[in-house]
Amino acid sequence: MPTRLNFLKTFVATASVFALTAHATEFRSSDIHPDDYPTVQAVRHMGEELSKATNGKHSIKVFAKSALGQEKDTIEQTKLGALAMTRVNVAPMNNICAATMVPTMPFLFRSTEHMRKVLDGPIGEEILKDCEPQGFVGLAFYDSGARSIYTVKKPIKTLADAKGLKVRVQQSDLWVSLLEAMGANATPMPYGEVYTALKTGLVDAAENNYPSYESSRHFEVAKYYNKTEHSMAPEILLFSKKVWDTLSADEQKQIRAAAKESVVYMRKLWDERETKSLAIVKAGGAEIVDVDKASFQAAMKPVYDKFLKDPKLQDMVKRINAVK
Ligand code: GTR
Repeated sequence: MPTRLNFLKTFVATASVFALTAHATEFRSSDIHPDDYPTVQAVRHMGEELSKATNGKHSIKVFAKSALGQEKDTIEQTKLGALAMTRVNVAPMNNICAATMVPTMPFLFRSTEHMRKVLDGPIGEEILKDCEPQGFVGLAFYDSGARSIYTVKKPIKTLADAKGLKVRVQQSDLWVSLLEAMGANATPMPYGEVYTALKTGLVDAAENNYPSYESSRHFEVAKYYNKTEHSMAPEILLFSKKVWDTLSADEQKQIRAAAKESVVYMRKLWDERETKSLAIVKAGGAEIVDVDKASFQAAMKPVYDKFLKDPKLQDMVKRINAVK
């Protein structure tokens, strides 16, 4: 029999749920990668952490597979505050916040360990901070491995083989110069168009890490994966400054903490995915080609000269080189 007291209890419980959810926010975040990709999984994980830390007040809904647009579009939406978050590569941010050019630089990081150490430390924080005046709160970097050039018709073994090759690059002036310095013709285009461009011969090649080469199925059309490993440009997780400024200091702290926590989670997934993707592409007929990396590296001076004119950025490169 429902008593008056029971009724009252139920009423109070229901009311408190409403009170809790009255100002609950589900932040929308975007990614171009499919559901099972480490970046997507990492932001979902961040959402779970945030939800726990805020007793369900805040959560994150990740829209994967370019559901909300390609990276340049989602960056724009995030700036406007129409989207709370976006996970993109640093490349499409190169023209927007200059410091993101530094970790994009060719042959900068000596190893994954070196890259992680730099990005986890004060230099990483400086780069993230540089995006704030442009309307983005940089929350974290995620791994993106090393990028290499994959070709449709013939393998590349030395710099001379890259001459005249039409290569798709990300939408960044630095990336155009980087491929031009190799003697190639760079064609900037969004990620979502690359498969067709390779298939129709609009480009002869593209470049990416193993997980993207695999998940995009680019390996089906461009079967030579030439290990140039020319850049370790990381991923970056951006929060809209417009939305950020509506949150309390405590909430901002909780979001930052959840983002940092997701980096650890992501790295584990990333390491596993690199191994798995390599096995998939090999089984699918891809040929992994050893390259004379030194010939590529020697050609990169014009890129440094052109994009790192600012002494602050030059100094950052020096400090990165000094990180042991
Ligand atoms: C991937 C990266 C994406 C995007 C893509 C591309 O490795 O995760 O954010 O930058 O490459 O080449 O456009």
